[in-house]
Amino acid sequence: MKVRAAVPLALLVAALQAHDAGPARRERFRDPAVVASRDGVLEMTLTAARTTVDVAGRPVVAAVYNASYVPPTLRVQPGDVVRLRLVNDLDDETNLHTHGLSVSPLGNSDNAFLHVAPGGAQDYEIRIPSNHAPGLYWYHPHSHGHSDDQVRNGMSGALIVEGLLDPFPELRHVNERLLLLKDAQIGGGQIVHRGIGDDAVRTVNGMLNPTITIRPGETELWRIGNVGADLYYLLTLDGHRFYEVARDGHRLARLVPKQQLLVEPGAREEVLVQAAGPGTYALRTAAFNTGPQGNQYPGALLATVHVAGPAVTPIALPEQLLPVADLRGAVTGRRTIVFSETEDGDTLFIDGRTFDPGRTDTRVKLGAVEEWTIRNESDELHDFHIHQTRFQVTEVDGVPQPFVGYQDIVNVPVRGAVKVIIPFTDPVIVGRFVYHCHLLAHEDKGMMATIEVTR
Ligand SMILES: [Cu+2]
Repeated sequence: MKVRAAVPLALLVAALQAHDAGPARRERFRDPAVVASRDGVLEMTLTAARTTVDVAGRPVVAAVYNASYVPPTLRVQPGDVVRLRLVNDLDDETNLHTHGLSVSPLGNSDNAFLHVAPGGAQDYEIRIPSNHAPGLYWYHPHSHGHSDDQVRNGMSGALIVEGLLDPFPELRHVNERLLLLKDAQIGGGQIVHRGIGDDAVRTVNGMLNPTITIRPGETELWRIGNVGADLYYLLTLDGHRFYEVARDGHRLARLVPKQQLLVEPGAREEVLVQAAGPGTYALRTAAFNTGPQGNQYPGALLATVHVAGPAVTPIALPEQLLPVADLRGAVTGRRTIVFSETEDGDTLFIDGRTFDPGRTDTRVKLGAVEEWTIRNESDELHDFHIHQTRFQVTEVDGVPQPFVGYQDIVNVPVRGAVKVIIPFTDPVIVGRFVYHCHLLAHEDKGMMATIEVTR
């Protein structure tokens, strides 16, 4: 950058500081730290506390787990037991949710109704079924009224159930990367809360525009998770297509080529990327508008992909993966749920009611396979998420959707509707849990409801 002599340097420095501008140095892409299970058990302590961490290459005071803006990735095998001790050194209550896992919602398992008071601790024990779907999941607090604040601060990390590519000999050994997308609003050296998307610094594994180096023709598995609180990501990689393998931890029936990936708050995309010829390519997220009652925010350069070195003969990508059961013939019942909000956007509802943990809104018998119509009667986007299970999207605004697999997050268009089929068939999910909008600001303002699955 050329500095004109007429602009005093001190003024420039002040202006840069006012914007908490990013560092000039370029970081090399790094995966987050990993804690893997051993002999069927993963044991660790997650301590939530406010401390100084590195965000986008500069010190920022934030409420985080284990003194890291991007806490360890938990890697487990189907059939493992995860024992997590959550220590709450924050001034607010918190708890822990393992997003996307089909595990028990009872007791000290994945129970979003637990409260861990400031100064308190909670031992969680989460048993991952031996037939659990392999893929990318994540953990974050789910304490109503605090979820948005705590995830905005950085309290979210990845959980990977191993085995996604195991059935495919040609893909088993591809290099893999984890790209956790988080957005930080920084002011005065700490995380601050502005309107959704306003002046957000968008990071990959806490880094600002890191460099990914890959050889020409080389194939990699990118596990991309939107583990921020409220922002949508619409991803493109210049000169490349994404080959979608799994969505929200659920492997698709076939590889789906995509020019862009919509990664809603809470969603995950696992994709193969096959490097083009030597050159430099940008991984970007596009500007986004969530509707007249919602938010608008600019796009950003997320990472720079540097294709260099000796070329590799590209492996042939399979078209088919493994069959996935289409639930359209299995529906046992139907219901409609409605997302709405007040004109000022300060109170948000499911079926006209705000969240009440003591009220059971929906009752389902184990074995049911339900078609839910989710209607959005507001002027901004919401994204529907249900705990403990997953669903098949069959219709968006009346348009039938091709069947490729399952997901646990779906975008619900403004004044529109989606139809999903949700299996309540796995006995492990018996109990009470929640469904909600995964823009966590909306969830905290009421857009959450309870469901009980009984035998
Ligand atoms: Cu919402």
